[in-house]
Amino acid sequence: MRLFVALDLPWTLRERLAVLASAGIAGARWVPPENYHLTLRFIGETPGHRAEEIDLALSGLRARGFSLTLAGVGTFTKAGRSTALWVGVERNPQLDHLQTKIETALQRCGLEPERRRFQPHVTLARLDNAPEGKVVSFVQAHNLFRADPMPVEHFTLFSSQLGKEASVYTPEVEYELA
Ligand code: 3AM
Repeated sequence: MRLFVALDLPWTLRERLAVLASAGIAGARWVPPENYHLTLRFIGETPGHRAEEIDLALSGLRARGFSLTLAGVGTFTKAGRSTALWVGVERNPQLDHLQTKIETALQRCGLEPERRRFQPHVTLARLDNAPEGKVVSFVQAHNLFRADPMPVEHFTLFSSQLGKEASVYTPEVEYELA
């Protein structure tokens, strides 16, 4: 199983993001709204027994619910080219705290530490050679995007099946926050 831990998003919010994603950018592979999520930890290919340990570790995690606000748009770049277009998250110590707890729990299960800094985001599109001018205009046009705060009452262990068009993400377990 290919696993990751993420927050899912309420449908009202997905619908708002989908409006952003109606822009025409050549080379953009827009994420379908049912796939929008905020990744807390990518785990990757996992044998069944390890998945059980992960589930156990995540079940034992205690953290409080909170609210978060999606705001702003930005890109990830590689070698000077934009590779992904995303919506950002307003600074949120409770989200950082939850992510740290998940990271600690997973390392206790024997996973290698995640080396990359946590940059909370919701990916709207992956970009294949998209014209940079279009990408810059998109970011400028939507930089003031700000959604209503959303309640975070659980986090989710997802499995992911890579597809030709879009991946299929299945929520496997939801972990309630207090
Ligand atoms: O949350 P986003 O959409 O930015 O790109 C994958 C997706 O990110 C990322 O994990 C999220 C859920 O699939 N991902 C895929 N392979 C990865 C890897 N090898 C990865 N993240 C880190 N390492």
